[in-house]
Amino acid sequence: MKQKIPPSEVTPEELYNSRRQFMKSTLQVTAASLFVTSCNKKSSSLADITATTATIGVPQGNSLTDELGNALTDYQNIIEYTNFYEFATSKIGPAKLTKNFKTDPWSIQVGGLINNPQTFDLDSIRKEFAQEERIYRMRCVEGWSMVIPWLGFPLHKLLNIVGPKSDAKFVRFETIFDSDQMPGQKSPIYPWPYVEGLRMDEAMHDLTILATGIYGKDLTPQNGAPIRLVVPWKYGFKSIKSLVKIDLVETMPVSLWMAVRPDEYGFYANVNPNVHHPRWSQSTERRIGGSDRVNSMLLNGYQDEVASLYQGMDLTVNY
Ligand SMILES: Nc1nc2c(c(=O)[nH]1)N[C@H]1C(S)=C(S)[C@@H](COP(=O)(O)O)O[C@H]1N2
Ligand SMILES: [Mo]
Repeated sequence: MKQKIPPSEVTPEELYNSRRQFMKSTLQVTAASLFVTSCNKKSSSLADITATTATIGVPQGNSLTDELGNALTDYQNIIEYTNFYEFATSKIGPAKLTKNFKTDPWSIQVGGLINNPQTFDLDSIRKEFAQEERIYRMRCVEGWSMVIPWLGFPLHKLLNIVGPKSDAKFVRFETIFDSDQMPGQKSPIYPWPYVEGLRMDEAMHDLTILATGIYGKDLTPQNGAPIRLVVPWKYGFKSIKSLVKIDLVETMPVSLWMAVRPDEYGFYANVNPNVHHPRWSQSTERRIGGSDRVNSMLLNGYQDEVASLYQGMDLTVNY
C-alpha cells in the first residue's frame, strides 16, 4: 500500500521539486501536442518530440543541479546559514533576529545620472518585470559556497527603463537604514547603511540580477527580503541585501567593506583562486551541506560569460 506523506514531513525542496516536475511534464505534454497539431503531415517520432521539448523554456540543468552539475544547496541551509551584519555578525543570528523585519510596503528609489528618476514599489516591480528562475553558485569570501535557485530578473531591465545618461559610469546600491529594526546598525564600527557598487558594464550584464525569491518562494528576511542584488561571479559581499536605493554615478562608489578594510576588500571582488585574502587562502571552498572542500574557480566558473569585462586588467591589482 502506498503511504501518504503527511504535509508536515514534506520539506520545501520536495514541494518545490515536485511542483517543478509537474511543470516540466505539463510543458512536455504541451510541446508534444503542439508538435502533433502543427506538424501532423510529418511522422512525429519520440526523438522529434524530445527535440522540440528541449527548446521550450524549461529551467537550465536537470532542475536539481547548476549547469556544471553541482547539487542545489538544501533550502534549510540557505535560510539558516546567512550573512547579514545589520542583524548579527554570526551566521546563525540573522535567521532568528529578522523574525519581525518589516518588508511590506517596500520601495526602491532609483536616481542619479538617469533620464527618468523614479521610485518603484515592490508590487509594481513584481508585475512589471517577469521573474525567471536562475541557478547560480554563490561564493562567500570566507571560503564557503552554495548553489541557489534564485527567482529574479536582470538588473538591466530596470536600468533600461530609467535610462542611464552617458556620463553614468557606475551603479551604487544601498540597503535600508533602520536601526530600530536592525540592531547591528547601532554598532559604530561600520559606516551604515551597507553600500555596494558595480561598474556600468557589470551592472548591465545579463548574469546580474535583482532577486526576490529562492526555491520558488519569496526571499526570507535573512536572505535579503524583499529584494536584493545577486552577482554570481563575485564574492558574496557584493550581493547586497534589502535594497532601497540605486544611483547611477560618475565615480567609483566606496563600498562598506572598502571603507572598513581597504587593504582586504577591493571594488571588484571577482572570485579568484589565485588572489588571496590577506588573512586566508581563496583557493578552495566548502559547499555548505556537502562534506569535501572543492577547488574555487576563476570568476566562480562564469569565465565564458564575463572574462571579457576584465580584458587587459591586472586582477591582482584590481582585486
Ligand atoms: N545589506 C547587507 N547585504 C549583504 C550582507 C550584509 O551583511 N548586509 N552580507 C553579504 C555577504 S558577506 C554575503 S556572503 C551574502 C550572503 O548572502 P546569503 O546570506 O543570502 O547567503 O550577502 C551579502 N549581502
Ligand atoms: Mo560574505
